[in-house]
Amino acid sequence: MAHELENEDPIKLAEFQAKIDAEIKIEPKDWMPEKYRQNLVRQISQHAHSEVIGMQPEGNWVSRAPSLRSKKILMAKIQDEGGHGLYLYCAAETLGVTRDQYIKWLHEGKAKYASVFNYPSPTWADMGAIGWLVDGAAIVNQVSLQRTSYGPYARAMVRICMEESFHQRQGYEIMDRLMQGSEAQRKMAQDALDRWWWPSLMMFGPHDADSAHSSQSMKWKIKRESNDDLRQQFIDKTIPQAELIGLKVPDEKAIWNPETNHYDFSDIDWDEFWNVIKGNGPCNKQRLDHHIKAHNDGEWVRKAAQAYAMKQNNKLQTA
Ligand code: FAQ
Repeated sequence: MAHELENEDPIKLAEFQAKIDAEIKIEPKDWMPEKYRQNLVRQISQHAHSEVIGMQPEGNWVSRAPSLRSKKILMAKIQDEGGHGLYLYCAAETLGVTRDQYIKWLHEGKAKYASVFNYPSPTWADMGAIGWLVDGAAIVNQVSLQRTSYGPYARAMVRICMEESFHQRQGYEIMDRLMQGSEAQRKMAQDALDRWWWPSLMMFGPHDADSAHSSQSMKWKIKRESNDDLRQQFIDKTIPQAELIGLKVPDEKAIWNPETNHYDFSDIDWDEFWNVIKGNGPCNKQRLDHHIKAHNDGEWVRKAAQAYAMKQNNKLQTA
């Protein structure tokens, strides 16, 4: 990375770093190193795509939610995730790339989204596990990103975090209710935890030593805490929540360690993680195909909205 910064003006670079060190937010019109801009384009777009693709595993259960109450809550939650995608695409657009381009990169497989959304959601308990674990992991990461150095990204995070905490409780409530139900319902909840636990830990990314972007991203305060530190925070928070309602995380080594003041945990299956990221997870193809189809089906809506906006604009100009 250092040699990639050689083309930048050293004085501007030093002033930029001083601003970051003084916790002054970088705004869209401020000078920024090209590598800073590119790194943000990559991370924010990946984040935005995750929110939108993340609607799919939950969308699977809207028509089969077990009560009107749970259906209404699930629909509101999924709609929130779409809204998060919108705030994040807007933040990403301030870096000089259009939303069409971001979507094109996604459809061409050039842009990533969170690996966790490439797993199936076959039971109602998966709605509990996604809210509790996936949103729970997202919150730990995003609370830290509220202090990210790029202004539009940090501000989007503040609102997103408020909504995600409601989502986490929605998921935990589903798990809690299932655990108070029949033997079959308790088994369904435990099975969902067993399937979503490891993919949720993978959401935080590779170990710090294997994280290509962390060192520069931390220096520029794009990331405020490391992948491993955030993962450990999530584990320490979540295991007591599981135990409180009678669930057990699928890891024999997940025991409180008084010496480290953290829970221990087993090695993560990184082969599985990289395999899913490369496009070979159980649902990668399904998720992307669905997004492409929905995008193409919606073309007439975008055209109609643009035509309406132009008409309104013309009216204003002739008035
Ligand atoms: N999945 O060098 P690092 C949500 C890639 S929102 C896929 O450590 P970095 C809401 C990484 O891109 C969840 N790819 O990368 C919701 C890089 O590849 P690249 C999304 C991953 O960026 C809930 C390579 O590996 N949240 O859940 C993953 O410094 C329920 C090397 O990794 C965010 O995106 C992964 N898990 O750190 C919605 C948060 N991990 O780009 C619906 C913002 C790593 O060079 C339902 N993002 N990679 O080709 C971040 O904080 C960071 O991007 C990390 C990764 C921490 C994810």
